[in-house]
Amino acid sequence: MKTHAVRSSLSAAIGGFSTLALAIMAANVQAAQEVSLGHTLSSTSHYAVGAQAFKETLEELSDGAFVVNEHPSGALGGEREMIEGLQIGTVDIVITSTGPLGNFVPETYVLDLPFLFATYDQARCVLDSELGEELLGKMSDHDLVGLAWSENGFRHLTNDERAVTRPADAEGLRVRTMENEVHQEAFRQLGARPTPMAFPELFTALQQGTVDGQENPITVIVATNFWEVQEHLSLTGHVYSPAVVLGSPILLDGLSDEAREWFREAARASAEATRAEVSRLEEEGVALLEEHGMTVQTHIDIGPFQEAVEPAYQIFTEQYGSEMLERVQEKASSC
Ligand code: EAX
Repeated sequence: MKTHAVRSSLSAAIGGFSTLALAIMAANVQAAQEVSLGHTLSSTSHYAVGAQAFKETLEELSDGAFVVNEHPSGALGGEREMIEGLQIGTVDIVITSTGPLGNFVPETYVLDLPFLFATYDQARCVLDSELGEELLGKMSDHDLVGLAWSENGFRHLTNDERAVTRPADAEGLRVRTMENEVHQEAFRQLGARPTPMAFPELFTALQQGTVDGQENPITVIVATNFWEVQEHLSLTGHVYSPAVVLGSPILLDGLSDEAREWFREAARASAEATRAEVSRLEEEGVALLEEHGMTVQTHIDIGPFQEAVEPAYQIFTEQYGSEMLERVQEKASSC
C-alpha cells in the first residue's frame, strides 16, 4: 500500500513535469515560424550560398523563432512565377535576377540595359548607394518587399552552332533570353532571334535544340552544367545581371519592426556571401568550363557589340523616360 502511494505520487510528479515540458516545447514549436525561400539555381550555385547565409543569419538573429527552408532549382517555379508567389503569399523569400522583375516593377528595367556597367565594382557601388536603396523601395509600390541587392553577374553568350566573336556571328542564332523586354530588344538589335523563356525550361530547350544558345553569368553556366549542351562560350559580358532578395509583404507586413530588420540583415548577409562566390567563380569558372570541353572566346572586342545594341537605349527611354537612366549613369561615373 505504501509502495503504491509512493509510486503514484511519483508518477503524478513525473506527469506534472512532462505536461509542463510538453507545454514549453509546444510554445517553442508554435513560435518557430517556417519561412520558404525559393530560387532557380542548383544547390551548388552562388544563390545557394546566399540562401544558406540568409538561413544562418535569420535563424541566429531570431534565436530560432524563424526556420528557413530552401527550395532550389526552380522547385517553386521560374522567377516570374515565384515573384507572383510573393505577391499572393505562397512563398516568403525569393532570390531572383532582375530578369522578369521589370514586368512587375518597371523602374528596375533600367538596370538591365546592355553595357550599362563596366565592372563589378561599379555595379555594386551603384546598387549599394542611395539610388539602389531608392530602387529597392520601389518594390513596395508593387506588392513586393525589396530586402537587398544581391548578384547574378555579367552575362556571356553560349551557343552550340559556332564561335561568336563579332555581332555578325550572332546573326540568326535562336538565343534564349530572360523574360525581359530590354534584353529581348538588345538581342533583336544584334540580329539574333531572342526567345524568352523561364530558366527551369532552358536546359531541356538547349538539349532538344529548340534554341541554339543562351546567355548567363559564368556562375550560372557552371552551376547548371551547360557544357553538356553548349560548345561555344564568348566572354561578351554584354550586361550586368543584378539579383535581388525579395520578401512577401504578406509575411513581412505582419511582423514587428525588430523582426523585419532581422530579415533585412539576413538578406544583406546573403548578398555579401553571394557576391563573394560570384567573384571566386569569375576567376576559376572559365578554366573549369574549358576543362569540361567548352571552347571559350576570351578576347572579344566589345565595341561593335556595344554599337549594335545602342538602339535599345533609345527604345528604352522612349518608353520609360531618361531620368532614372541618367541618374544611374551619373552615379556609375562617380563610382
Ligand atoms: O537568376 O533566368 C536566368 O537566366 C537567370 O540568370 C537565372 O535564373 C538566375
